[in-house]
Amino acid sequence: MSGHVLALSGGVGGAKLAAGLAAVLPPGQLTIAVNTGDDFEHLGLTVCPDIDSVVYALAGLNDTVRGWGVVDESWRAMEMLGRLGEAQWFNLGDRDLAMHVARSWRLRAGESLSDVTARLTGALGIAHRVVPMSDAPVRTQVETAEGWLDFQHYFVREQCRPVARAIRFAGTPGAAPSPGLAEALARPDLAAVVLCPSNPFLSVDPILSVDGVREQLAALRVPFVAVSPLVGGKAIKGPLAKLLGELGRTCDNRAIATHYTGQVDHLIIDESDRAEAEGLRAMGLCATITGTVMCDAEDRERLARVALSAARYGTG
Ligand code: FO1
Repeated sequence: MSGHVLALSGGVGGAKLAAGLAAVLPPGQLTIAVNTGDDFEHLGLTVCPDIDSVVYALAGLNDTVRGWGVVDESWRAMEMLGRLGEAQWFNLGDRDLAMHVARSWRLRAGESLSDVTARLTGALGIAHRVVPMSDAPVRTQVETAEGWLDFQHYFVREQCRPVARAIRFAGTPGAAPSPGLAEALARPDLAAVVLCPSNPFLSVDPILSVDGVREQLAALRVPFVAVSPLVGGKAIKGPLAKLLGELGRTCDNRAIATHYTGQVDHLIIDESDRAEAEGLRAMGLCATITGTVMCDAEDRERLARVALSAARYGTG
């Protein structure tokens, strides 16, 4: 089978599977639509952490140890910014800074985020389509005892310490899908949707909140496969387990499946969560059990093939 695959991705974990999909699918058969709810303006620059995680992963430039930013990074600009008395809580590496400068001046000159992303991916030799979920600014915010915090203030500055009461996506409704996402959703040859292992509340919900996207996805008659971000009942990285508790959910795949009711029809879970498969099947979902931890390119490609085969998509 062939046809087009739409992948929805957040940052770190999502970017790894996105890179795996790009390794097994030709450029014309894959669109990767990326969360931009984490984006923010910092020191006059527009920072798009999830787009950059996907771009760096596809370009082979990602720092796999830190999980974000560019490999072989240096921090001279940050040191100088510190001497100049500027904010130090959000670390911009020298190479990463170039990305933000290139993006920011072009956005300010009137290019859309889609155009800028296409330009930057092309410049880095990425042939696959990486598109923002929307060209309109959408900003994830977390409600805490101190009020609503912008996402990076909650995530990086406060290290996810405040208890989360609610999450909202400022700018929605009112944010249209980017041209690339709209085109992928409308393709007559769309054969599968793959939800990368990203945080459902912080990384995937913003994409689903873009005008019409949740409804269009629910109306599609193609397999919709999600890779669970949980491994052994825990998130590999990030605040998902803490958030699930604070939002009154259990920290298991049942909570993930419940969250995606009406959207996803197949959940891929880690071997360590094997015992949960029967419960998921009782909820009417297909469940595939496999190793979902991606340590290297081989793991990423293998998991991409498992996801595509769960979507009944042959890769030969
Ligand atoms: N995460 C951190 O924990 N500390 C940082 O200083 C930091 C800087 C940073 C710079 C650029 C970038 O693209 C991402 C960066 N991240 C940092 C990661 C990022 O904020 C989050 O991991 C994502 O938003 C969550 O997907």
